[in-house]
Amino acid sequence: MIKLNVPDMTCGHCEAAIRKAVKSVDPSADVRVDLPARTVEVRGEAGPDDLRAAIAAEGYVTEAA
Ligand SMILES: [Cu+2]
Repeated sequence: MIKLNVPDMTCGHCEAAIRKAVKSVDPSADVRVDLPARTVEVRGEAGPDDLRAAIAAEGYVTEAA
């Protein structure tokens, strides 16, 4: 499981963009978003660098959680 902090994830639109980014890397990933905590947990095949790059392409900075 990979857990990332996404400090700028503040609303449902952000959540949707981040889910889409993760799915673009790993369509079968299990994505759990905690909006109040601004964290994303991903269970799947993709590595953290690929996930963080895809999320960055949507405009969100990530930090290892
Ligand atoms: Cu938002």
